[in-house]
Amino acid sequence: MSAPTPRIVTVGAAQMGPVQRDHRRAEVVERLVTLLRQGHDHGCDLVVFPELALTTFFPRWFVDDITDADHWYETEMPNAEVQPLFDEARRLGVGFSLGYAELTPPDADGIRHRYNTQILVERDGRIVARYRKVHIPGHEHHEPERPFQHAERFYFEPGPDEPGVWPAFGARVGMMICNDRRWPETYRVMGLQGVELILCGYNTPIHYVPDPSQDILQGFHNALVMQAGAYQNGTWVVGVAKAGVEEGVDSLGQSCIIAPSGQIVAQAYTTGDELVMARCDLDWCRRYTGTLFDFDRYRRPELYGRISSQRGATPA
Ligand code: CDT
Repeated sequence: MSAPTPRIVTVGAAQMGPVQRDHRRAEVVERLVTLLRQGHDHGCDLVVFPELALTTFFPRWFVDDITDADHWYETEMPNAEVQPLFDEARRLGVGFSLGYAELTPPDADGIRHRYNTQILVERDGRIVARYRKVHIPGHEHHEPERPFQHAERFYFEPGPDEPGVWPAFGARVGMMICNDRRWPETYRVMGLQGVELILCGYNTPIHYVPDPSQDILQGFHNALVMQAGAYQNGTWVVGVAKAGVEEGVDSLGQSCIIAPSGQIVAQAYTTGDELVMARCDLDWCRRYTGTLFDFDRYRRPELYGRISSQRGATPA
């Protein structure tokens, strides 16, 4: 009997260097198209771009009236400026995942929502999944004493849906965005949906204003959380940075692709536009989800009630 055909998805982590405030969407999309073409030349099925890939990381500035920031958000996707990326994806037969700021049309109550969003686009150029960041870090009010703001909680409301998993690229694909990667719950919710490949974009300033002792640990913490999440849920994880010095703020690179073993199998070595790639064998997930992390056999959900019923720590 012949061995079953391996299920391989070749994935490119398309790290971006900085996007400055005055960079136009069209210029940025050209950079994304260049990275997509590199992915195609290297046999990628899927190229993953960072969080808020189309603009500078604008939550580093505060505005009194949020509508003054509307120009940082996309009101439809695709739109005319991003369309060339969709067209090239379809032409090349290479899918992609893209993070951007989303401003929705008015809902039934007339409210427009602001989300930190990531989409998954199949090789035919169709959007097949949309995820809205759940763990929104930083602060909601102006903190003028900071060297730069991290006002994500002013600019975005938390996504209303659990981190989802979608069938795409012959795999079960999940998405998370930046700060989501630091929370084990994010991975587990996807692990419980049988995730095989998690895509994550990030913008991580090196300087952590509330506790600068963490600055030199940014790279360590980035790898720590994603390697642990991959291993403990038996899944591939692709972490992709917008890196380098953006508007004076230095941000972490070290984009990487992590196997279900927890091993980093590819990692960026610059802080600029750089594609790293890996052939992700989806059947490798079973080596972990079918053994040590056989959830059905070993988990004790009857003892984990606190995880979903309680928010803050209650000292015992
Ligand atoms: N973009 C994003 O979520 N960045 C956060 C920085 C946290 S500091 C407020 C991160 O977790 O990398």
